[in-house]
Amino acid sequence: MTSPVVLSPEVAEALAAGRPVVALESTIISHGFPRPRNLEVAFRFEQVLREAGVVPATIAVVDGVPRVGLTEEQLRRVAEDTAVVKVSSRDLAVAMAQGVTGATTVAATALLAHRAGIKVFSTGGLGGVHRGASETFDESADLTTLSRLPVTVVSAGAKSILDIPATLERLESLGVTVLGYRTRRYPGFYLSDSGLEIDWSVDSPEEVAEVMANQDALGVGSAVLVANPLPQDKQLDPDLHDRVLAEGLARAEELGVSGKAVTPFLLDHFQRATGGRSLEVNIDIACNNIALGGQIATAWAARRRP
Ligand code: PSU
Ligand code: MN
Repeated sequence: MTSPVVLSPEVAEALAAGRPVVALESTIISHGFPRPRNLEVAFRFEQVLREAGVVPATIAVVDGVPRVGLTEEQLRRVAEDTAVVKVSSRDLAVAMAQGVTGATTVAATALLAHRAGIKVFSTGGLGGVHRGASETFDESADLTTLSRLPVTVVSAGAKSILDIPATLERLESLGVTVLGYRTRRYPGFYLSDSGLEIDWSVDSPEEVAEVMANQDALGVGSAVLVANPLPQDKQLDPDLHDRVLAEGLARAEELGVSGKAVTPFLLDHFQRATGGRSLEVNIDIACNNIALGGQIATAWAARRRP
């Protein structure tokens, strides 16, 4: 059976030649950043990689076709079309059957990247266990999907709108490897430090590539998460963060926001309540992770060259 996943010529050639490629998600573009800024941001993400000699592979479902590597026009669709839906791994097959145009979450992007043969994927913040999940059961499919895909995901921790201790516990149960990049403190997305310790710190892209190779050699089968904190002078002010977060959570509860609307709602609340400050921080976070993803993909490609 041939794969239904369509690679752009640029991505296909780079993979065939063993050149570095980094996957990028599209939900962050359609549902994470406000229009029209999101399109500029989407181009900038790709630019960060190109400048480092790495091929970007932005992933989305366009008119029912799962695509790895988008044309400028396709990227524009994802950013500008308000009808674009948020597609997680469980939604992919339906989106294909119904010809839907959808932006892929971390879970769906990781799955399509893996099918395409891409090892490294960068995003802003991972989904995770939501606060109050012991009652709502709201845990992102990002976690369970990453437990069964041997890809490497660079993020600045899980979004601080989540229950971080519970998210780390779940990552442990699910067998997902967590590496701090030059730190043993788990980053807190908008904040450089979530206050929680992790077991492992790595110092270089080459070391991450070695861990990836060992995971594959052992057949571990689950993801490697590289937790890359934003430098402290670039983080959101912690007092502002805590205040806005408390407000946002209360508002979400008042309005009865649930399911896949929760994360976009809270990100949007942050953007408005911080006067756009959180948006700039979110862009810095993503660019920082994309740059590191590029270095890891480069180290990975170098290992595989004879
Ligand atoms: N990180 C961001 N902005 C985002 C997301 C992550 O900086 O918009 C998206 C990712 O696509 C992630 C999703 O997979 O939020 C998680 O949504 P949920 O909590 O509904 O699983
Ligand atoms: Mn959810």
